Amino acid sequence: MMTKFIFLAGFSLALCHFGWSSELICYFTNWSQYRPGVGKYMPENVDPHLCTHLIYAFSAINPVNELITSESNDETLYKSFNGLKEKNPSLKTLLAVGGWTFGSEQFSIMVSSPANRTTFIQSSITFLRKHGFDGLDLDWEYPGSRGSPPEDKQRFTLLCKELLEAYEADSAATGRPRLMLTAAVAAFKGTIDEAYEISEIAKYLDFINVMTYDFYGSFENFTRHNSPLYDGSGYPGGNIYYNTDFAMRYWRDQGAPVEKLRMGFATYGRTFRLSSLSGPSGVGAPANGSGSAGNYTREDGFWSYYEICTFLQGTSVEWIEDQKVPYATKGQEWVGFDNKESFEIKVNYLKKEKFGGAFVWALDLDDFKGQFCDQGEYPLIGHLSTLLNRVSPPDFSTVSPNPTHEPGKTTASSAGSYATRPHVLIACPIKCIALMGLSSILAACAVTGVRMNLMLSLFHSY
Ligand SMILES: *[C@@H]1O[C@H](CO)[C@@H](O)[C@H](O)[C@H]1NC(C)=O
Ligand SMILES: *[C@@H]1O[C@H](CO)[C@@H](O)[C@H](O)[C@H]1NC(C)=O
Ligand SMILES: *[C@@H]1O[C@H](CO)[C@@H](O)[C@H](O)[C@H]1NC(C)=O
Ligand SMILES: *[C@@H]1O[C@H](CO)[C@@H](O)[C@H](O)[C@H]1NC(C)=O
Ligand SMILES: CC(=O)N[C@H]1CO[C@H](CO)[C@@H](O)[C@@H]1O
Repeated sequence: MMTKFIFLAGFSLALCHFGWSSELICYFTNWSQYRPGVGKYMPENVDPHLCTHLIYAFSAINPVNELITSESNDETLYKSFNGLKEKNPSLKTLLAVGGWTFGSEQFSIMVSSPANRTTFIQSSITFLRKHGFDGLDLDWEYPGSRGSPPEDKQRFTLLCKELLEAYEADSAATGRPRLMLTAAVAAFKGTIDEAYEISEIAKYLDFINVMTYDFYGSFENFTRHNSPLYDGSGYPGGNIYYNTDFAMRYWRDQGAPVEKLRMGFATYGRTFRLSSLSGPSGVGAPANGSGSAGNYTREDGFWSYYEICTFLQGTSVEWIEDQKVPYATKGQEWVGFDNKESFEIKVNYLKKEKFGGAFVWALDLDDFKGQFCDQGEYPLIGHLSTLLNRVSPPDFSTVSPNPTHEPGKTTASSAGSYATRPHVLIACPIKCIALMGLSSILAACAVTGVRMNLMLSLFHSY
């Protein structure tokens, strides 16, 4: 009986693990340190248990093709950023290179010859090792566009291939874990077609962050949501390709394995100015320009989630039913954003489609200190972490007969290590399995969204 029970317990946990989207990758931005007052965001503000991977944005490439810092104090920030791993040893950190502002030019020069690529690749190994990063995130926006010639599509593939080979060689030579290689990629169909040999690059990348946001912005003549889950092409100004669902399926159908795809979540909204105070105010309403700049982010057409919380005082949250995302309007200002509800629907979608995890842009745009939204610290990213089932699994070393599984609160700390130790059960002494009790297994499975009926029917067949 005991053996059968252990088998069942193991099998149940394996089932739990099957639907488990544990990875949550969070971006840190080098410019959030310059925001005024409580908007200022430093590596010290990062909760080291919130995410499985942190990515520092951005580093740059110098005129002689080497990976370099982009801010004078980056090296100091790298130190505290990578120091977060002392508080959570299973946390991984990556350095992103490029970004929208950096553009395409220096990438094009760098990939243009084998020698130039080698210079970059070798410099990246030295640089990442020196500063204690676990990998590189390629944020070229984009191969084959914004001044980059069409042949950069193939050259980007070569870059990925040669980077991986060099990282493997470095690992073999030094005995250290291989550096990770990832990329943040376009979600617009046209740009994707110009930029990537999808099934090729997918072989070389550890994971692929599909930037499923910024589909629309205040340059449009109609209000639009920047990160809708589903098509809204029926509204004025819509495009059938500009939604998360299309982009994720397109990447998958062109040959990227689902487990490598990470879906993008935004902790910000994009604003518009309605053309008239008394006219339509829903999605697709005539608009002309952006709302006022945020007091902290100070960027046109863009508000952090915490700035949106302030805006929401005195108005109500509206819902775009077919696109599954909220918006709000006050006076002539209009903002489309994400909240806990839209994150929940998006995570359910991500799990149903079996995508391997989520990433979030960006840490500093959530209400990280809990000072604006009255929802605690990191309300959106914390909720995302919980939704992704990064719920504390039973702690096998100190297991008690009545383990508590409190989803929201303690989520991150042990979940982080669980993510990198999926086979923890094997190491578990028999008596601790017994202690866990079937009820806690069922509870753990219930929150991971595993089909209970399947498990119960298995149980009955015993
Ligand atoms: C390689 O890099 C150098 C230095 O940036 C640049 O001058 C050159 O145009 C690049 N491309 C080739 C094919 O050498
Ligand atoms: C918005 O309208 C103006 C004037 O009609 C037009 O020139 C512009 O291209 C439109 N913008 C978009 C994004 O459609
Ligand atoms: C949009 O706003 C600009 C500047 O405020 C103004 O010049 C222009 O006429 C407006 N266009 C429309 C279509 O309302
Ligand atoms: C910006 O600050 C002003 C003055 O404190 C305030 O009235 C306004 O609501 C703030 N705007 C936003 C978007 O937070
Ligand atoms: C303040 C700021 O934006 N710093 C840098 C962050 O990284 C980008 C991309 O490399 C640089 O262009 C910025 O100067």
